[in-house]
Amino acid sequence: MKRTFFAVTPDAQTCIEVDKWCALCWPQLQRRVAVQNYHVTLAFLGDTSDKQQQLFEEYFESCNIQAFSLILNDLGFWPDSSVLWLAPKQVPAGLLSLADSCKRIANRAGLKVNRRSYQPHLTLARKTTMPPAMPLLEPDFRFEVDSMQLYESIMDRDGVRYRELRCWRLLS
Ligand code: 2AM
Repeated sequence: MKRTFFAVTPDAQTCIEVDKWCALCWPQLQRRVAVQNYHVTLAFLGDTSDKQQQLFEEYFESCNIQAFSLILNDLGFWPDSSVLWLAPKQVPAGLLSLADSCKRIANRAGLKVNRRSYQPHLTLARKTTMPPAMPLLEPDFRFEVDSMQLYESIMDRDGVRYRELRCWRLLS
């Protein structure tokens, strides 16, 4: 069994820009997410078998989802989980339909996806002790979503890391 999730990932240049912006705005911010771990979850799947992973292959064949642009221009903090995040002010229809397809595919493979309403976000820091001050520069990061990934979440002594298991191209 692997602990997996579907996600979209900003391109490397955007990840670096977000990371630099974050360091510039809050040099003291604790427990920042590593730049190589930046992603926007589409559906968290939890324990997934190899058989279920094989089923995703078949199911994705029938998903014809068009590439779209995503703009991360909203910043927020969830006090319950102490998560600092970036999100789109306007969630593009493409992202919602992708998340919906992931949920359907997971369900067809017998996996239960969290029923809570979908709140797309990119986590910048976890378990921070307090919300940081307003940033000097408003976030405004735009990138093209032309693929989606299946990741394995691995905990080791250095913390969490995400291993790409599969990448599917969206229609251009
Ligand atoms: P987070 O960034 O808000 O913590 C991998 O763990 C990804 O799946 C993270 O982006 C995490 O969201 C998200 N996720 C959603 N539901 C989860 C759950 N029940 N357990 C762990 N991660 C979850």
